[in-house]
Amino acid sequence: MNEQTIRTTHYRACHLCEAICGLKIETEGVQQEQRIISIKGDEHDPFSRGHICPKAIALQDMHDDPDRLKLPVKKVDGAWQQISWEQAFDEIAQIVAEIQGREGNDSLAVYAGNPNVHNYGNLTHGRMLRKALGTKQNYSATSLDQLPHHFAAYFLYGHQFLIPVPDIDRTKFMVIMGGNPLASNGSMMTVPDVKKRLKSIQERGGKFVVIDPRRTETADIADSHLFIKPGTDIFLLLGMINYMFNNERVRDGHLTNVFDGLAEVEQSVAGFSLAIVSAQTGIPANQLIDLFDAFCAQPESVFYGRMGVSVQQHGSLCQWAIQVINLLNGSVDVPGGAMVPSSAIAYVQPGEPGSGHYNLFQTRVRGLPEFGGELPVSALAEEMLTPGEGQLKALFTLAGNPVLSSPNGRQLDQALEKLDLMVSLDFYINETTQHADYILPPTAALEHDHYDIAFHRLAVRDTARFNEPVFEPEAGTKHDWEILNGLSIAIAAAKGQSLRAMPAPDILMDMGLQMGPYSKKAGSEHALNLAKLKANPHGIDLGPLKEGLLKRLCTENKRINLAVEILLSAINKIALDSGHELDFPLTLIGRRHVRSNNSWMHNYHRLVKGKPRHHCFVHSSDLNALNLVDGEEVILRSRVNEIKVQIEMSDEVMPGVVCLPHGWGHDRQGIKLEVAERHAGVSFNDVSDDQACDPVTGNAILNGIPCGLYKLN
Ligand SMILES: Nc1nc2c(c(=O)[nH]1)N[C@H]1C(S)=C(S)[C@@H](COP(=O)(O)OP(=O)(O)OC[C@H]3O[C@@H](n4cnc5c(=O)[nH]c(N)nc54)[C@H](O)[C@@H]3O)O[C@H]1N2
Ligand SMILES: Nc1nc2c(c(=O)[nH]1)N[C@H]1C(S)=C(S)[C@@H](COP(=O)(O)OP(=O)(O)OC[C@H]3O[C@@H](n4cnc5c(=O)[nH]c(N)nc54)[C@H](O)[C@@H]3O)O[C@H]1N2
Ligand code: SF4
Ligand SMILES: [Mo]
Repeated sequence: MNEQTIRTTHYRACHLCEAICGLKIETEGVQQEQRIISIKGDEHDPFSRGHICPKAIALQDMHDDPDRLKLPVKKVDGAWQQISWEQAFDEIAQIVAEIQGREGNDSLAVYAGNPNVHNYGNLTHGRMLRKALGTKQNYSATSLDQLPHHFAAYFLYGHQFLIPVPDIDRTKFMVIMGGNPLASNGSMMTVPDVKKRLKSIQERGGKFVVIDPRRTETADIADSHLFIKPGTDIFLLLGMINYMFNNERVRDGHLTNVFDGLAEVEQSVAGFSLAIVSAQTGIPANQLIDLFDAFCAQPESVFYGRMGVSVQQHGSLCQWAIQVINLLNGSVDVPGGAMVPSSAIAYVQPGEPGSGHYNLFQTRVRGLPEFGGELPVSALAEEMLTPGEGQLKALFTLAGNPVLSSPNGRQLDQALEKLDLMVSLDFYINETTQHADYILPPTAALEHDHYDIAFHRLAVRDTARFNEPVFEPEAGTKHDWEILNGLSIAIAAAKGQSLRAMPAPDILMDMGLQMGPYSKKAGSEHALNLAKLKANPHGIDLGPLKEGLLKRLCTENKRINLAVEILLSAINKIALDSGHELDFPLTLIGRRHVRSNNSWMHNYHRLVKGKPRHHCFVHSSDLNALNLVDGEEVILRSRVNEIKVQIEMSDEVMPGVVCLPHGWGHDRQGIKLEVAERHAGVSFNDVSDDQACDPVTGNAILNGIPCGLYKLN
């Protein structure tokens, strides 16, 4: 057998979405000549059990993508020049020191995008850069996403990461509100093979219900689906709490005697009668009662809400109300209900730093609150564009594409052009990074090792898995964590400080494992450490979710105060929906597809081939009323902007609702994404509104946007 025909089997996690499926990757050849022959699901992975989706196959496209950068580039007179790492680090450090020296540390912001949580070296080493920069201006995709979950967990359980997830493998009744796991493969609930897991609920005699303005792929296999008017979920949730109080459905459970504030909550929801809920949501009262009764029939029920209820007007209230419903039904910390995973790397210790805080400082222009040290992304552009003391002059983006992913992206697009310095850690010249002065590209996924720090913490079963890289990194390239180390040390030095390099992430992870709940030290039979995980590349099963929230509660008095003051006062401000402005009679919601991932996987031909997936769904009755035809190109207009969309008649959506995926809109000058440009689509966030956000947290509103459709002139 010569070197070309040497075949190797690699076991490796897919890090592209939260489902963390195990993969079996076959390669041929050795070292730099190695190439992928096949990517399949790993049947021996105890968690994902062989599940895989089409995105994993595109890891091959990512690896081979000719547009992917491998070495640093600098923009000189509008053109990109390759430079050395040393030059990049030195120059950036000098400019940062100069800007921060002149304008203060807070004149520079950091935006961290979604792939940071999927790449453990970014999680461990991101803090190096924050330390070197010393800015309070930290932004991330969290405030386009799951911020309300952290907010609710912080106020109820005392820690932003103490988040119960559905015990989907044992539940008897599950409500999925504003989530479409059949497309997204689950979120804030790491659940590989979700379709089979949902079907198993039905096979063991249980049921699951979907509440969504669109009859989604998940709704299609549910026991029932309730259409709900976008943005009205809070009525259903508060109405359900009211119903539980009024109809003796509040169950005594093992947590009941640590509850505080029951009476205040009861009083706050008293006005949410079935009649009001039904009128606001569009769901008939008898269907609401059936839902509430079926849920409350047993403690092994779980209410779960995701993007459709997190990233909308009342996101924080919704996520709090969902916790309250689970708590009042006695479902929290109970098998079959909602339970907090026990990840192998110790985390969530009472009193530990990072447990969370709220509103300690605010954004300069609009006064939006920080949460856990981060400010809402909806404010990022105005902080750059509004002159005055404290105006942002520089930005670092780490694995993020906020021009496509944050509200009013066109405004941000313009704001980025005006910065004195922009640096991006990213391997693409895309809609955001094209504005950078320096792009520092990391190695691709299969070139570095991997442990899923973030998603084992949200997983519906306790497992642990470490994987070696599939490919050796190309000569001269760096991993994200190495870039973060080098850049941070250079910046600190330029500012006259000294910073020591952090050890490689696998070393940190090994330490974490050896202090965790499955370590020898903790007396666990699993005696986990890095060596043990290396010897078990399919992953190690650590059993179903475990009870024990009482011991893990991080609130100071070890109790759960349901009556979160700021939220109760927000309830008083909920306005009844009195219809939209005349110009914007329709409501825009988002959509995900299993062959697409946020904004950055449209350059992979294995994913974008076939029929376009970025059309705008419109109900037939709206098409008729507006005198439009299926397939027509029309203007979609909102308060901030207008875009041209191609409409697709679809009775999956409710009348009055239009539906468009985000992350598209790649036909811009300056980007270098050959395949994506040919499948451009339009960007949803050109019409979402940066000025409208969740009043409690400042989280973005990316679902339920008032809009209108107009004929092209
Ligand atoms: N309208 C609307 N907008 C949305 C949403 C929605 O539902 N509707 N969803 C929101 C949500 S939930 C999220 S999480 C955000 C995502 O928003 P972002 O995180 O801002 O955007 P992504 O599309 O994930 O872009 C990721 C970037 O990271 C780069 N990248 C990928 N892997 C790596 C890596 O390993 N290292 C480095 N350094 N770079 C990498 C990619 O090239 C890409 O530029 O979008 C939000 N925006
Ligand atoms: N294939 C794929 N998988 C992904 C991603 C991806 O882009 N593509 N992104 C990943 C990321 S970053 C995240 S955060 C997760 C998100 O995971 P999910 O939340 O499961 O994904 P979405 O498809 O955004 O689901 C939101 C659902 O809410 C509905 N909805 C919209 N407005 C409302 C409303 O007002 N009320 C109710 N009840 N429902 C509403 C929408 O119709 C949609 O079905 O997915 C992750 N997985
Ligand atoms: S569902 Fe698909 S993208 Fe997500 S981890 Fe599994 S294979 Fe990867
Ligand atoms: Mo997300």
